[in-house]
Amino acid sequence: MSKLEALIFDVDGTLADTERDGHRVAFNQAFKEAGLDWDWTVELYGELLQVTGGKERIRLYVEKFLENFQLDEDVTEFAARLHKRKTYFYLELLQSGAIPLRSGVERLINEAREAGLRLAISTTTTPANVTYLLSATLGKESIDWFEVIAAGDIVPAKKPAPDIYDWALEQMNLKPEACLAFEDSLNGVKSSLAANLKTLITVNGYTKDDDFSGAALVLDQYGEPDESFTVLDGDAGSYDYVTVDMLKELHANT
Ligand code: XBP
Ligand code: MG
Repeated sequence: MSKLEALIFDVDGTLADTERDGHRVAFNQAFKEAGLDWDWTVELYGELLQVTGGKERIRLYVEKFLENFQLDEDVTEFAARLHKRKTYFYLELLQSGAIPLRSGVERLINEAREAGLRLAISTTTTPANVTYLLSATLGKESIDWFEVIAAGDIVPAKKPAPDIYDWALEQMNLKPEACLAFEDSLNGVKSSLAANLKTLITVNGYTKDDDFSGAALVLDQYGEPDESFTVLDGDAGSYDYVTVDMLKELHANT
């Protein structure tokens, strides 16, 4: 049985609840700036989250949700150009401090560092979105706390494919058995499980009804000493908020 050596975090929905009030808002700002009358409502965006990757999500919308939308250029180029502006608006949102970390995330990351656990990120989002979120919430130096920030187009296939986790493991020269993954969605857990990583889930508004079969534990949040989590599936033993000791037991016993 391998010892727990590293924690690999997803970003959107896991470190912070970024989708509804962050990415979705930035997409709509980019559509408005481009003169498009598109409005990704909270509900529609929930449907569009079936695909990971902002560029891929724009393409899904054009090809599957719009009736005869006339495009006089290649849809991939169109999506990439629109997505560039969306990222600009999203980075502005992050810099404004509009997106806080989820409950327990800062405490758990600090505890993991004190315990000498290695940290990494595996996400579908654009790399700048990660460094700006970390800088805005934990300070610029926090970027270096993560040995690897595996993000976006760095791999050919995005989640639910395992590529982004496999790439991070390779960069860290670690076997999946020595790690735990932290996710929030069906696409995310499919990706981490396909990379043979034991996975801890924290759900959010968009993912609470997803099928997390195969996850080691499903919670509503990591919690704090004065704010207990709710176990939605799995066994958290005697713990009521996520600590490094709990993670070590979860890693050993699942
Ligand atoms: C979530 C995603 C990303 C974001 C939008 O990634 O699928 O596409 O929704 O970010 P994860 P971009 O849960 O793996 O962090 O527009 O930069 O793709
Ligand atoms: Mg996610």
